[in-house]
Amino acid sequence: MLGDTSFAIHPGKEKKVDAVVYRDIGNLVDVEKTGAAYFFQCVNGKVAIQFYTDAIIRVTMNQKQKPALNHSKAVIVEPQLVEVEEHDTEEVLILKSTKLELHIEKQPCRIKVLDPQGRVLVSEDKHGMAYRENGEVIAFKQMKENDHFYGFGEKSGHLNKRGERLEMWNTDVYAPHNPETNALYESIPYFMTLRDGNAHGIFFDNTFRTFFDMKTSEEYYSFSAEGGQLDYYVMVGPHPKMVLEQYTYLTGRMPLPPKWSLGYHQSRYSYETEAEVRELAQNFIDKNIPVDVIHLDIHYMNGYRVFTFDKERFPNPEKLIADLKEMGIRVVPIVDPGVKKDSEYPIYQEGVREDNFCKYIEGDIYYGEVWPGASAFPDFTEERVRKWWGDKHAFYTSIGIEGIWNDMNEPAVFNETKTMDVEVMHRNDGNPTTHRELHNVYGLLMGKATYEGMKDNLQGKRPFLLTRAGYAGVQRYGSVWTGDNRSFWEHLQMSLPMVMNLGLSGVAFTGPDVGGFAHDTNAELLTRWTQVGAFTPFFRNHSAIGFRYQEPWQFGEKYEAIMKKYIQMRYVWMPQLYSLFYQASKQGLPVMRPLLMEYPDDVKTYNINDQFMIGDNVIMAPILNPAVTDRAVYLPEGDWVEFSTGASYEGEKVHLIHAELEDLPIFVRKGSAIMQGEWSSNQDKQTKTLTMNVYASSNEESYSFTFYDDDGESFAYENGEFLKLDLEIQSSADKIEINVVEKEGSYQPSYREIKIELVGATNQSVFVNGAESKRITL
Ligand code: MIG
Repeated sequence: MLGDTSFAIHPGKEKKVDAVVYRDIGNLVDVEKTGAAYFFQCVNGKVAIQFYTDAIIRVTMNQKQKPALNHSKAVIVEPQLVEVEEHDTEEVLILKSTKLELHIEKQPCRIKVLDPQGRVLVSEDKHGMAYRENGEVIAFKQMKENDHFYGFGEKSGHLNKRGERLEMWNTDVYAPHNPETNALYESIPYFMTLRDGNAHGIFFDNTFRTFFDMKTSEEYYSFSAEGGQLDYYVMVGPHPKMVLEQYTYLTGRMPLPPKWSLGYHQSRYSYETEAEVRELAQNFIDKNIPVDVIHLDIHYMNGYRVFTFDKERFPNPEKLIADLKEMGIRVVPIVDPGVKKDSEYPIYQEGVREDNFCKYIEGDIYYGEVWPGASAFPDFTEERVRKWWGDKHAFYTSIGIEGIWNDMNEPAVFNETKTMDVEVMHRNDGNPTTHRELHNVYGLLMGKATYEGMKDNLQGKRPFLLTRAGYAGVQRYGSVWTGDNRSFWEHLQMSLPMVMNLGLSGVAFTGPDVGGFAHDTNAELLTRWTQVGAFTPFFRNHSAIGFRYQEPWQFGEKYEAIMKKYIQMRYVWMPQLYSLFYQASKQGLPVMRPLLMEYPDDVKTYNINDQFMIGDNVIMAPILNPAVTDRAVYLPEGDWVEFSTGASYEGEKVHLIHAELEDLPIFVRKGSAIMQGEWSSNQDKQTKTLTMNVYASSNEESYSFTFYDDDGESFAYENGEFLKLDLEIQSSADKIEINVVEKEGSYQPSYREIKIELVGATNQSVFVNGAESKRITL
C-alpha cells in the first residue's frame, strides 16, 4: 500500500488543514439556581455548575438545551450538599467552597478554578467552551510552562503526555503498539495535571470519540468530543493522591480481589486440550513453581460458541477444574461478546427470542464477523440484557469456575472500521442511543454484566474478571491487561508507563502480557519481564498462536531457576501486595505507582518511565534492555537499602546499580517496613508465617502503614471478618518502637504472630507497644 511507503510524505501531499471555526459560548446573560445546581444562560448555549463535594466541581455545557445531568455511565455518586459562598458583580460571579473557588467571568463566559490560596488551577482566557455545527464540543484551557500531564488510561508512549494529542475510541490494535499508537482498548477520558508540586484532575465524562490535545499550542490545551455535552469535573487535589481519591470517589474503586487472582497466571492462545492443560499444571507442581490460574483461550469452545465446551478437546471440564483446584490452580475461560449466528445454538436462539441483541433502528439485528463467523452482539446497555448475560454464567460457576476473561469487547469486529456499525441503535434502558455515542462504554457494560452475574452465581465467593475494553469506572468490575503487545524489549519498557498511567487513572489492577503476546520471545527478555511481572498488579504470562511457547521452563534450567525465584517472590510479597490492594479498594490508590505520586515536590521524578514504586516505600528499577547488567537509578529523598544486598544508598542522587540476569534492583526506604510471608505449598498458598522486615533507620523518623488480611475469597470481610492493623514505626539511634495504633476486625489468620526482623547492620533494641519484644502477637 502506498500509504505505508515514503509516498505518504511525497511533497505536495501534505494534509491541508481547513481553519476550524468554533462557536464560542459567548456572554453570560442570566444565572438561575435550581436546587444545588447553577444554570447559566449564555448567548450561544447553556451551562450548569454543580459542586459534587467541596473539592470537586462539575461543569456541563449544552449548546442546544438545558444540560442533562443524570446520564453518566461512570459516575456513581450524587452531588453532596456543599456550602457555597456567592459573590456576584457585573463582571464576575464567584462561588466558593472551603476547598476551591470558581470565578465565572461574564463577558464572555469564562471559568477559572482556584485553590483556597488563590492559585489558579484551571482557567480559560481567549478561548473557553465552544462547539461546531457538526456537534463537536470543545474546552480550551490555559497551559502553563510547568504543566505535566498524566493518566489518560491506557496509552502507549511515555508517562508525561505533554506534547501529545490523544484519542479515545476503544480499538482492537493487533498491529505493534508504538509510541504513536493512539486509541487502544480502553477509553478513560481523565487526566491529572502536575504543576510545581500541586496536582489537579479533569474528568471529561463524554462517551463519544474524544480527543485531548496538549500538542497544538504551548499556550493552551483542549479536550473535545465528536458529540454530546461538554461535561467535565475538576478535582482540586492538591496532592496527586488526593486527586485520585477524588476521581475514584466519583467513578468508584476496585472491589477487594480474590487473593488467588493476585498470584501467577499462565496463559496461551491456546492450551488446546484437557490433556495439555493437565500436563501444564503438573509441570508447575513438579517444578515447584507456584501458579494460581490457567487461562483457557478460544479453543476450549465448540466452534467459538460462548457458554460451550468442545467435547472432543475438553471431554470433562468439571473434572478437570476440580482436579486442578486440588492442585491449587483455578481455570479462567475467555468469553467474547459475539454470539454465533446459528439457529441451532441455544444462546443465539434465546437472544433472538428475547430480543437481546444490538439492532438497527429499523429492527434488524446487527451481525459482525468475529471468531465464530457472523455473530450477534448482546445489547449490554440494557439492564434486562445484562441480567440475562450475567445469569448465563451459571454455565461456568456450576462447574467450579470463579473467574472470567472478557476479550474483544471494544467490541472488535473483523471489518474496515474494526467495530460495530456506529448507526446501531442501543436500547439503553429506554433512552435509545447510537453506537457512535455508546461505543466506548460497550466493554464497561459487558464487564458490569459479567461481574455482577458471576457474583450472584458464586454465592458469597469473590469473582475475578479480566477485561480488555473499558471506560472510566472499569475498576469497579475488572482488572485490565494491556492487550496484544509483542515480545520486544521496547514493549517491556513501554509497559511501565502504561501500567503507571492506568494506575493514575483509577485502574489499579493491571498488567501486560508477560513475555509479550505476539512475536517469539527469548530467554533473556522473558526472564527480565518475569522480574517486572512479579511486581505488576496483574501478573500473567500469555503468548499467541504460532509463536514460541513461553512457560517459565521453555528456555532451559538456568532461566527457569531465575523465573521460579521471582514467581515465588510474588508469593513472599503477597501480604504486602494484598495490603496495597486493600488500599486500592478503599482509596483508589494504585499498587504500582510512578515516583511522582510519592514525591510530587521533586521535579526529577516527573518523567521517570523506567522505575516504579510498590506502595509508598519500595522502588523497583528493573533492567529493560538486552545484555545490560548496570543501570542508573534515581533515588528520591531519604536513605534507601537495596533489598538483595542490604547496601545503603543516599537519596536525591543517581546511582549506578549492578544487576546480573538473576537480579532485580529493589530499594526500600529506611525507616519503613515491608511484610513478607512464607506460604505453605503450591497446593495451598495461604501465608503460613509472617514477618515484618523493618529497614531500621538511626535517624529520628516515623512511618505508618496499614496491614490488612482476610480469608482472601469470601465477602465475610463485609461483616468484620478481617484483620486490620494500623502500624507505626519510630526509628531513632538506639531503639525502634513499633506501635499497633489500631487493631480492627475479627479474622483469625493461621499465623498467630508477626515476627519482627531488623534489616541492615543495626543494633537498636526493638519495642512493641512499649515493651521490648520482637513479635506482635495477634
Ligand atoms: O484477536 O482469543 O488480546 O489475548 O489470546 C485475537 C485470542 C483475539 C485477542 C486477545 C488475546 C487473545 C486472542 N484475542
